[in-house]
Amino acid sequence: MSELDKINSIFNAKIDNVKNKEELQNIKTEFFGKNGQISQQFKYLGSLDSDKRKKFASDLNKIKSDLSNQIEQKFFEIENLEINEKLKNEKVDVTLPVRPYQQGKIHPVSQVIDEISSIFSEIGFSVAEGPDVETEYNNFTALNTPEDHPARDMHDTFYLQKDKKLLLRTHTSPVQIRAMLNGKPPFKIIVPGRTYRCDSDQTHAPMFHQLEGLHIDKDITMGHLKGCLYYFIKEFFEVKNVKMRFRPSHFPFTEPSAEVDIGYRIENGKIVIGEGEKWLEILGCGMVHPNVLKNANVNPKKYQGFAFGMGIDRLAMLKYGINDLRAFFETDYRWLSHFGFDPLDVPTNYRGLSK
Ligand code: 2NL
Repeated sequence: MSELDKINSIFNAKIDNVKNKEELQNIKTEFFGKNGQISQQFKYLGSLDSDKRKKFASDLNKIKSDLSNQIEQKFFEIENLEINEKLKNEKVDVTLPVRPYQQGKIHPVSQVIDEISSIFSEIGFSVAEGPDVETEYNNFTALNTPEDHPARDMHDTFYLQKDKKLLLRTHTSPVQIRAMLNGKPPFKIIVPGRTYRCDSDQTHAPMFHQLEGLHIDKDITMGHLKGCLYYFIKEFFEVKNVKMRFRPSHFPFTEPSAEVDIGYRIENGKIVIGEGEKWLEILGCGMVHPNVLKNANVNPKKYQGFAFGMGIDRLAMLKYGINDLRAFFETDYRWLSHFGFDPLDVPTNYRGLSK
């Protein structure tokens, strides 16, 4: 057997047993490395006489290319095996049930605030916010509330320090007072937020949510107020037409003042908003009293406008068929997972993306 045949048979015996890239690299070094068996044959080639050299060179080159082809072939084989092995181990079983997970929900009150903000932002209102702890001036005095008004009573309002005249705001109006004192007309804002009153029964919680609106400019009339509220009610309850009436009322901070009722009826035990023989009071409003404008540094001879206020909790209950107010604030996860909203769902009235 010639030297080249020997090399060939050793190589064949070894390459068949190769199991991984590392072993393959060792064989490559053994045969093609600087002092490898093939390399040594090339050195030996140089020492041959020219008559023998030609034949040997041809045989050597043939075996060299044959062996390196085999190494390359083996390399792809091993790589294929490794990939298949990996795929087998990493296979995802899509039929497996998902692991239990908890998804947070948007509270109905937050949902309704988002919806209302979106509706009013369409007609040019921006959203303002302010602190829950207020001064007696911003909460009552600036709003033209008489010193002897029952709302100022300790039994109705949570005072923090009577002497320092600090209290928990009883409505969100003080935020509008702040806005007027800190800015220049025109004003066109809505103010959602927490409000507080010493009151607790089936339909009243000591903390509840209000949303008020204020539009002050030159030549603002009660016609604007009516148009604005009619648009809001239609959008909020998602109805094409709505029966609406203004009923005379009284608030210290508006003159004239009105309460707004909408028509409704009960059908198969469910409320239908917008039509019917019955009336439902949903908000209070009026033209801002000149005294309030004066107290807030706005000249009532040049500027006037309207304001309105509504209870968010009751509106949320109405729209989403929730009948117990107290459940709103009990932070019961089961209740929230039933009545809450998917955070990834765009609110019904949110037009920011689609328009
Ligand atoms: C209701 C009635 C109302 C206002 C709130 C207001 C605010 C300023 C000036 C004048 Cl700064 N008015 N707010 C006006 C009328 C009614 O709320 O039933 N709320 C639940």
